[in-house]
Amino acid sequence: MNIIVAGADGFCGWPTALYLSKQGHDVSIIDNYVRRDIDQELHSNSLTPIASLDERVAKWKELTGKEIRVYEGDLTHYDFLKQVLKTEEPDAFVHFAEQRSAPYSMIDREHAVYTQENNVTGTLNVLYGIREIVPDCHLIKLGTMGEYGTPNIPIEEGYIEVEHKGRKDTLPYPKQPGSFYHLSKVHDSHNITFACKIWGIRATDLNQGIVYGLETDETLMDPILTNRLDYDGVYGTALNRFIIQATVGEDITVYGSGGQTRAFLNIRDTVRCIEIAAENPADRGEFRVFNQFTEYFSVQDLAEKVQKVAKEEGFDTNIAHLDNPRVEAEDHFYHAVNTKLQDLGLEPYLLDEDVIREILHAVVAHKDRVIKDNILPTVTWK
Ligand code: NAD
Ligand code: USQ
Repeated sequence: MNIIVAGADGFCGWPTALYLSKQGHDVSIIDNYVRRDIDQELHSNSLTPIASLDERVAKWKELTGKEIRVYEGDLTHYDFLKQVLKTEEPDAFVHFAEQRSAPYSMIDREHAVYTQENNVTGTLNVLYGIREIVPDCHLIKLGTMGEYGTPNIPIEEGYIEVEHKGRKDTLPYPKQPGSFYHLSKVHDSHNITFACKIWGIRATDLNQGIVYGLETDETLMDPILTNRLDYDGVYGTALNRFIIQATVGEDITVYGSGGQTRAFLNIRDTVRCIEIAAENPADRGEFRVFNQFTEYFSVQDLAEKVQKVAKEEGFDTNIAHLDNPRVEAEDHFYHAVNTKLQDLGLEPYLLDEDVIREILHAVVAHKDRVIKDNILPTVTWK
């Protein structure tokens, strides 16, 4: 298949582009490098040193003979996007290219507006581009489990059967997102649902949980192919951040009581889920939703797992309970369904101590790059 991976200079997109290319798909990348610019803005960095995208794809070609074409540009620029779609005529468009940090979206008005303009306009452009230029192309859009929030009933995969005043219907599952970033994903989901209905676009919304790990078989082939890894208070995410904190002698930062439960998956499963979605396209007019995670844990549970492994590896680490900078439930029911990807063949890499140890070893090699001032959270929701 000809597959465009938008946002493939980033954490999830880069290993996905390599994996799809290795599987024999004809892959091209769109990215505007804004994530690298945001590192400058925040005076932050990837824990791992990352090569430029041109160096990355050149190394991939040298090692495998496979070409990945790169289009530098912004999804919010429609003329640029149209040109890429005309050149590539993709069978699938994998859309990772959004501002993905909840804390970044909560810094101030400007960052909230940027996040929603970037994400909502970019996705709208992709929908119009597919309609205008490649109407049969399958949109594979990264959504997020946080769109659902933490309702007091089980979370279904996109839709729920409701009985009300003697009548029944299957309706989109209610959304209760917890940041202006998570809200941007909800807005996207609504726009995609509508576009599928009116134009017959085929789309899969992948409500992904928090991704942990950094390397895949492909990124391990050469240091130039190494993935980015975020650890700071704005872009670092729960498990990865805890492992890095433990290796540099900082406390593991649990926000509040740590009773918050979230859905997780290994980056090795992310790449496989995208392949499964691409190889099993949604029907014309179908807005299909998969919950893309493999397990869920409370934040406190994860902190304790990391603390145990870190101790065995010689890093004696404390767990600190910080005042929660976010507004979120810390003591709540959580049960979410995730059967659709597994029914299509996903065999999950589950989290165990060896997986934590493997990430820890990968992280230790670069621990001198950590900018310690960036570890504590600085953005508050209130
Ligand atoms: P990332 O920030 O590392 O990568 C996103 C990439 O998209 C960056 O390279 C950035 O430069 C690019 N980009 C952003 N806006 C763009 C635009 N307008 N035009 C072109 N390129 C643009 O993020 P990630 O962690 O790889 O996440 C990728 C996607 O997966 C996001 O949509 C995110 O919401 C979703 N997701 C991520 C996680 C996670 O744990 N990382 C979990 C669930 C969902
Ligand atoms: N948390 C801590 N300590 C920390 C960091 C986070 O206790 O040092 C807590 C947060 O309060 C929150 C939970 O851990 O309850 C998850 O926070 P996170 O920063 O790991 O993840 P989140 O903000 O939800 O966002 C990340 C990605 C985002 C993706 C989302 C998937 O950045 O792109 O959409 O995970 S989900 O959470 O399923 O919506």
